[in-house]
Amino acid sequence: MMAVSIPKPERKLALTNLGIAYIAFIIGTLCGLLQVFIRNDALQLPAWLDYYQILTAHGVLLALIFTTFFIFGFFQSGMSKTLGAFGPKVILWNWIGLIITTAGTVMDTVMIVIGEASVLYTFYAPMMANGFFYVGLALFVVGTWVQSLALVGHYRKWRKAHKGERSPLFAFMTVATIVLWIIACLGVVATVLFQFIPWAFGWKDSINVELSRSLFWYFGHPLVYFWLLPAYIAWYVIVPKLIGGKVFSDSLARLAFILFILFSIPVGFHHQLTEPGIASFWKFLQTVLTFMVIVPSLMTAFSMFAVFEIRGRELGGKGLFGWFTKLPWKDVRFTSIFVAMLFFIPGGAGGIINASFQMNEVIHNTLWVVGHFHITVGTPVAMTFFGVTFWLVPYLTKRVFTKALQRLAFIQIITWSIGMVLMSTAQHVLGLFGAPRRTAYTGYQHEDALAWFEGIISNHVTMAVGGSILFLSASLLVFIVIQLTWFAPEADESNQEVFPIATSDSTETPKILENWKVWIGVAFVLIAIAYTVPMMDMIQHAPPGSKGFQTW
Ligand code: HAS
Ligand code: CU
Repeated sequence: MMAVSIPKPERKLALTNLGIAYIAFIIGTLCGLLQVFIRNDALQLPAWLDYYQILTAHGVLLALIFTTFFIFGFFQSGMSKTLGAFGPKVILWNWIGLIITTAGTVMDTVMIVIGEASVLYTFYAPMMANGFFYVGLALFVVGTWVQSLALVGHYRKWRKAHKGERSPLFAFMTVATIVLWIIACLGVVATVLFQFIPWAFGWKDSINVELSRSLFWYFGHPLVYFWLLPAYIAWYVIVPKLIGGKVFSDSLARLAFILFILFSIPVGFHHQLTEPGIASFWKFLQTVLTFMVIVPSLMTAFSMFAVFEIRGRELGGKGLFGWFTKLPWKDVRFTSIFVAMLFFIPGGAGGIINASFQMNEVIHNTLWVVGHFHITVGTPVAMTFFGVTFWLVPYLTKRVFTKALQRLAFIQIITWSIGMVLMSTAQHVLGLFGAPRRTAYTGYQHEDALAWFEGIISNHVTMAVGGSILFLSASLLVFIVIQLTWFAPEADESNQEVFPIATSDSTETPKILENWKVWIGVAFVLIAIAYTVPMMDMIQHAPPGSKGFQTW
């Protein structure tokens, strides 16, 4: 098969995004390593470094910077692959966006490093960082919007030239993710521009805390789907190709993404169930909507099982589970993503527990939540990105993912899995016993500690062992990425890596699914129902605003 390679301008663009992603990744995981040791009292930080500073760096570098840059690199490559080469304008605007995003990233990193912004990645008021931290955040978001709009422009041009046709599934899903991202960002942009910046620069002397948190979580929940949906794109569009199958159902896949646009935004209160200032009715309503947003994930699980079973049976798998053994387990590009999916079963189940109004009382603000997000964004999403990296980087650099590197990749995903099982299980269990999150306080394993904090699993040592294995795994991954970028043998026609895209039969797919105006409209109606009254309440009946505090 002749490999059609991606044009040079897109290659450079995507590789720059991926490069910044992996720089953030290695520094971010190092910060994670330091944290588990501090919580064990095994490490004293030098005076110029602080626990909360490292925790902020860890969250921002991994959850925001690694993910976002990776996602755009992936989108740019996939949009060029499925819709054709970018025109000069699309390239230019992508670069402008990338530069703005990077400027924001640099500004925020500097603020965190000089100790002016140890406010964690949720930057809750009334903790107050240096004003430039918020300016950096705003730039970061604006930069992603510019890259997003450049990609949407490319998509619109394609649609004009292909009147009446359904767009390729990859492109549809990219646009859906971008729509979700832009609507979600409105909340964070509003609070940063109108609340945090005037307050942090001293133009206003107080802030409405409850409103700022609510605007943050209006953004913060769909943010997790901004990480998840690109992983789902890989599950729906790339995994079937890797195993030699087809997309199970084009319309199911598109419907799932539309449901994410509708239901992922009006649910932010499930992060604020313990906060006063929001009437129970609105918390309840948003809890119900949260249960709606579980549906597209269940549809995804169903559809993945179907793809695996159909393909396994085609390959001769017999009986109830014979198909399972027929899947290409030796292909690390597939196995990595399969393991990622497995982690999402307990990850998603934990999410359902969190969202259950009463059970949230037990786990809120405990290490349980930290356990939860390490088996949602930290493995299902991150490991899918690793799996994509294994072919995307060599595809872009025209190098070979050699047998030796494939073996290393297996070691990498196995160690990541072991580290994550140990660390996240310990975090879940410790959380149930009441160990708090977001704190350097580590009195639990001392003389006066209760015995249950010294179990084999419910132990901060288990957490640290897991964390250390994870850091080794992260270093191995970065080693593989460096090899694939600069040192692996150059590919020729015969072994050039391809961008795997499964066939998806869209002839039966209802056209309405691609009518963006309708879905964006419905999304705003739901947002208005869920948020208008409680937010008006927060504004009209606000207690006196708060001054800023530097707690670190
Ligand atoms: Fe969450 C807190 C509820 C999903 C990330 N979440 C967090 C935080 C983060 C996060 C970062 O309701 C902490 C924020 C902070 O700093 O305070 N979460 C949910 C719910 C879901 C959910 C209902 N979360 C995610 C995803 C994340 C993520 C995805 C990142 C990517 N979460 C909460 C709540 C809180 C919360 C509360 C606040 C807690 C508190 O009090 O602070 C749902 O979307 C989950 C639905 C998923 C499923 C799983 C489907 C399974 C699939 C895999 C199939 C496997 C296959 C392979 C096919 C129902 C698709 C199997 C093959 C075999 C052969 C077995
Ligand atoms: Cu959420």
